[in-house]
Amino acid sequence: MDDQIITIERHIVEQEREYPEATGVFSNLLYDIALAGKIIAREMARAGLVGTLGSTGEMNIQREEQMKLDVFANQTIIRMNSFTGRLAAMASEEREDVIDIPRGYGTGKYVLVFDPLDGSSNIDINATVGTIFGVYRRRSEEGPGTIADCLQKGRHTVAAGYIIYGSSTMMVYTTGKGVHGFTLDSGVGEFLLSHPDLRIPNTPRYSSVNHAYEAFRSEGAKRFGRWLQGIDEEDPREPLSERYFGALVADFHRTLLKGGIFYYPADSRYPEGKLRLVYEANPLAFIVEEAGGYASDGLQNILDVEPRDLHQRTPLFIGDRVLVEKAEQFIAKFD
Ligand code: P6P
Repeated sequence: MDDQIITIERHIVEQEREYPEATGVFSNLLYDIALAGKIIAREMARAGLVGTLGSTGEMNIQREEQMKLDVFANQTIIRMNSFTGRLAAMASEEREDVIDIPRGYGTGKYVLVFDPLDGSSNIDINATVGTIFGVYRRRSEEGPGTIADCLQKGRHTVAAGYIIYGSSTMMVYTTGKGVHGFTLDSGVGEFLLSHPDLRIPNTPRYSSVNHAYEAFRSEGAKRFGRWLQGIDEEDPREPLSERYFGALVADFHRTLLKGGIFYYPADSRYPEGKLRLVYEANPLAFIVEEAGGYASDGLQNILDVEPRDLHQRTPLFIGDRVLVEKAEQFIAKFD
């Protein structure tokens, strides 16, 4: 890569030039998300010092313990996008219903769906967490955005990305023209292009699954897990090394950069799967497909699933296409 310094803002503008009909609204929306990421990253960095670690003592709509940084991240993204006139509506993991644009402010032609802080149980141990987002064009003609605007197939995504708060803060996004990674230089407050044109490596490196719940899974999912570990006598293979962060964004980011598969199958605890379709699986599926990978619910491409509910859960197999298709084969054969 030449020694140019390319900020995310400049990269977004250069990407916009490839869309003649672009009006800049879409680019500005991506800036807004990047800025929200910088603000959340700053809060993450000082959380331990200003007491924003820990729980609010409340349960969120998912019946999960709500961490203070969950609330901060959610509020930050909502505030950054409520008054710009670029969105018709938003949907968040932390809010039961569609988030309307405040009265008196214009509505735009896009909708934003997001998980403000995924993996937040990792916060108190200073482990990696992240924000996941997806952008769609509204389907409704005008006025306040609707639930239908937010319940679109992942195939109709116009932009998807995530911000990962780890040893460094990175923003990875795609508008369908490659997947690009930017690392935050907190000294200047800029996301700088560090991983242009990301492609998932052809050679899988890691498998990522929580084996604690294997007994609760289907026969197909169990056999797939044993195949990955090289203990399927009918179809022996070299075992794939394992990594599991317990935060979807972190496990996905490693899968994207190093190759392999992350999967969270349905099981008897979560018959529809644990992870969320609209604001977790769909954005990451759009990214991985753009990077040469594939994402499935075990039966079909995640991007072709018709969402019926904002907080709908789904099984998720995501990463190397060969491995994900192998999971589909095991499930088709044994379930
Ligand atoms: P388990 C975090 O709570 C999360 O929603 C995802 O980020 C992560 O992949 C998954 O749950 C971890 O679930 O059952 O392994 O703790």
